[in-house]
Amino acid sequence: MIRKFTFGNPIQTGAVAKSIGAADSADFPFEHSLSDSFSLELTMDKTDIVYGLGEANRGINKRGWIYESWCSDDPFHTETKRALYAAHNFIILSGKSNLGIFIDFPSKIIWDMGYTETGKIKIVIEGRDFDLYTISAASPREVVREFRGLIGKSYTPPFWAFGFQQSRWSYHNEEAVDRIIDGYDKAKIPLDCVYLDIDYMQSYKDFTVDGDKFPNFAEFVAEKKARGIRLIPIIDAGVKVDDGYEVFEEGKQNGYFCKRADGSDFEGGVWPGICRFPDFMRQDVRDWFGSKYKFLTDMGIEGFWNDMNEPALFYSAEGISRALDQAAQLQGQNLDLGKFFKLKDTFAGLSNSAEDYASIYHIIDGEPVNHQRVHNIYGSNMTRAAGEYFEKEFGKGKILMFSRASYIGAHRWGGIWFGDNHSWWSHILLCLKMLPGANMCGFLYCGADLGGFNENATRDLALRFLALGVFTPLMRNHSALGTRDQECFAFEEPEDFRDIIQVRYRLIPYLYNTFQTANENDDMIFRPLSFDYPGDKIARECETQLMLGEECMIAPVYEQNASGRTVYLPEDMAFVKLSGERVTKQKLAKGVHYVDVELNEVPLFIKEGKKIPLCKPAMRTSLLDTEDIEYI
Ligand code: MIG
Repeated sequence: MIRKFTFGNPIQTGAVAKSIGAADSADFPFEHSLSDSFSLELTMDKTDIVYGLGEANRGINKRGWIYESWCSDDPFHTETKRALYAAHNFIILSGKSNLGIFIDFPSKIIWDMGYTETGKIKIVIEGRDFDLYTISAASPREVVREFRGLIGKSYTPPFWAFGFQQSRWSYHNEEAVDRIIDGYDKAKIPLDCVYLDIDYMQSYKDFTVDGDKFPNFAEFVAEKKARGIRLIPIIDAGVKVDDGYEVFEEGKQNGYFCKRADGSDFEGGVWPGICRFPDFMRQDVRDWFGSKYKFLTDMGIEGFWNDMNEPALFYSAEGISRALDQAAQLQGQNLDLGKFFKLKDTFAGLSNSAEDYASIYHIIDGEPVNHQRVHNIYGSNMTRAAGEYFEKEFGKGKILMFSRASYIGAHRWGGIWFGDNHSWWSHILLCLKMLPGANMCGFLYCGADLGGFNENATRDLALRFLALGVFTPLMRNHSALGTRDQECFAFEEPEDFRDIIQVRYRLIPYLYNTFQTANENDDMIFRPLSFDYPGDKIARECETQLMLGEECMIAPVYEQNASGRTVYLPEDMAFVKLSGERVTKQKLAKGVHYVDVELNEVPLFIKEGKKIPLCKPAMRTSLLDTEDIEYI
């Protein structure tokens, strides 16, 4: 049962697709208090689990830590972090009863999940205007179904977006892109997409292509498509301030950019240097910005990734001058430690600063609204701008698009990726743990940078990470500027990588179908084991395995130098190892087992009485014969 409680006069976020009447606030079931912010408290039983918060840090069970909903450009996903790129304000408190809570509020929320007081969830909503929904149902999975019914169906990408994708910051020019495709083809490793990071543009200007690097872009795109490869360019939120640059001029002349308090356009520094930021909160601005993608779709582009849309702000001129003033005042002084650290923090704090965010204004329903009040829906509205345009122009499901920042609601317009992780073993598990959370909030098309974004990947890490990525709808290898080559063919014995990627292509009919079925049924592709085996203590506490669809369980190897892993089977299952075209099967009884998994093998566990289809591998999704199926 869903109940909605409305407090004050909420800003419409677009999260909810089905409007329901508000309940009497006298029936509000939680202890609460109201000042400038609204605080509420829930009591947890000792064995209760807290699920949710979508793409968020730490465990599947969110208990015992404090999280913040505040879309953050933070490339260090260490255990200490409270906020990452997304604000997915949905949790389920699950134990004797199952209670979902969705707080539809576009500014900061603090979720203290037993961090301050072990048995208490304390939620602080930094404002007085919001909708809060409660959902009670017989199981957490039912809570999710009801919630998903409320927020509407998820974005579905084109079929080819289930193929393997290769990215890097950056493949600078035609030769670099060709080298990647040739490398994959030569190593006979399947591939469907190659990504273009910021360097394909002229001076990082959105909706431009650098003619020195790509002299005939449309022809190049067509040529790649004839080889079965799609190019996927990046689009950043900030628009470069540059006289004569069409996107800038149009935005400026029509007043489409975010404002300062005095009504002038806000400016902040990102990759292109000083930028202005489209006010995605407005429908006319969304229509305008969305239609700009035409520049690239006209040249044959069918997929995009939207970046830096928290929005990320490296600096503002105002912030720099405040910092320089502070430094100037200290000039010549013998700094004590207090002054030194303050100075250091000032410079370190230039990026994504609260002062800068507080100086931005949007126009909502004709009125100026401070950015801080709507921060968490900025990126989502960029996704919506693009998504609405693509749907209008090409119909549903034709264009691949996913975003870095997101809020619930954006799941109807695009997918997400989990941002700048590291080539760390712990980030294999972090990806696994985010998957059910993202699914709960409607984000079905999602995945992490496989192999890890920051730092250098080792060969074994790349293989193990990819073996998890075989199952994630977005299967993309991506790596940062300055890191060692991370393409599958760049490592010794690329055959092992071929074995892993081929398994993905063999599983595409199954994975695609599982995706569609989950979407139709408002269900999850990936579930914590505790959803399916609530009475089973080991399953309830399992944070390293997931249920996949109705048929399977996945359990990736996530430690270096391990020849396999310990796995828990909550019931009898077939242990299947997939490697290239090879399939080995072994029956395993309910209980704990150590299973051996080679670096070129993908482990999969299939429930008794279930079967899954496998097709033959192919070099491209377009070459898959999805009729020629065998079953395991
Ligand atoms: O400040 O475009 O998360 O995937 O490669 C870094 C360069 C900007 C951040 C994205 C990452 C991308 C990178 N971008």
